[in-house]
Amino acid sequence: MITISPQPKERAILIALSTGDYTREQIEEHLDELELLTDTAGAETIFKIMQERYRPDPAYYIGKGKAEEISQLIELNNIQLVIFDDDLNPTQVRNLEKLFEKKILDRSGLILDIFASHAKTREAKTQVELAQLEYMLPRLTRAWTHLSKQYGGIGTKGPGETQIETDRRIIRTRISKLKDNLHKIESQQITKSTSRREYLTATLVGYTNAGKSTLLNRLTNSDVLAEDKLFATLDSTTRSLELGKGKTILLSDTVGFIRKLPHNLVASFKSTLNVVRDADIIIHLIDVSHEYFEDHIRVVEQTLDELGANKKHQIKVFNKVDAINDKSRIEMVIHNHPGSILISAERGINVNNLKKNLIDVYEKHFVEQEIEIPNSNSKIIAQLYELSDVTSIKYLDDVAVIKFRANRSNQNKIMRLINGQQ
Ligand SMILES: Nc1nc2c(ncn2[C@@H]2O[C@H](COP(=O)(O)OP(=O)(O)OP(=O)(O)O)[C@@H](O)[C@H]2O)c(=O)[nH]1
Ligand SMILES: [Mg+2]
Repeated sequence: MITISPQPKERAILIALSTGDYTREQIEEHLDELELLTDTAGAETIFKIMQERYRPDPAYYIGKGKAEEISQLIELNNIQLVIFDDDLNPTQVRNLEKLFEKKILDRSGLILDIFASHAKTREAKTQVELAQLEYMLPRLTRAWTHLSKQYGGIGTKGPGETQIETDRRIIRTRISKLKDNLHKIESQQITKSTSRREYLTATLVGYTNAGKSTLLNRLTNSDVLAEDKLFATLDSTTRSLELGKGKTILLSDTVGFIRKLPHNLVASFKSTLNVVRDADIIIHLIDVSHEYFEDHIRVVEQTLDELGANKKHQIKVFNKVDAINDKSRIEMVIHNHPGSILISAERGINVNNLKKNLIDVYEKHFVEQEIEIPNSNSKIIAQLYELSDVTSIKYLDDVAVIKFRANRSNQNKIMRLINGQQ
């Protein structure tokens, strides 16, 4: 009998620099998050190292002495991968590769790797490949390509193997082809989203693993993949959410955010993130059971800023209340974030309150109006039902007095219909 043993995981050392911008505890937390990312990418963290330095070393990022120390650790512990929490420049990568003779990755490279292995739709795959190539282009040094070819595993997925021998010119051609494809995908989506303008739209945003997909499933009885994994979702899914009495909004779930999300990744995911830009309401979901949830809020706010979506109507929803034992944390949230809602998407706790809140926003957004229509004009009355939320209808002798609620564009449409036909 032949037993197939699983491929052993690559063994990694994680390194972060403390330059005084963050406290030691915060950097430890960044390293913990990097460990989670490493695990998601399929490697095992053996050591986490933090060095205090006034600023990064231009040649090695960490100090030369520290680098030599790490070199020994690598040798003694059979390490295959060295991952840095910040982005390195091409010179630093080259020097470190020469010294360690191992594969060097930074946080951006690692995130891109995870995105590459999770991408399922044609759109997500195109977006990730574009981001990877743009990331790779300035790093396409001889040492880098040589080493990437030699070692398998993480850090070499996606376009790595196939494009590695090609020169920059070919990569640039590929980049512009991918951009073209994305433009096409985007224009298809614009057509789709114009028809969606008839509805009020809400998009779930939040740090990765906050529970966005779980909440979408809970609210709309869907079965979008939700799991305890970073970046489980890489595309956007839209479902209709019935709020009762004919009130329907379109709710979307999309890719999660994380600190130091590579800029070219955000840019490449433009078409996926259009659901954020186009939304009437942003539902910002926060995992309140996470120790550093306030940091997560800041990261999400910054990313919304970057996307130009920071001025939208935002509802802060604190998720995973079921996982908090410390009551004072809940009190602190209520105090620091007035108007926010605490829920458990998984257990369904307080989700109705969120729905009530959405109904309120819906009612504010959709203006109520009263009109009179001749009783004989049943066609217009039928169209009114289609385009709006009819709240009351009274039949008098010749006319029907109708109160309805609609968004502005549908209201204009209705008025045009009435004026055209009366
Ligand atoms: N305890 C607890 N866990 C939850 C709750 N909501 C979601 N989770 C868990 O959190 C994990 C992440 O949930 P997802 O819904 O995949 O999170 P997401 O925000 O869509 O994550 P990405 O798509 O990876 O960015 C899963 O293991 C869920 O079961 C909750 O209310 N309480
Ligand atoms: Mg998700």
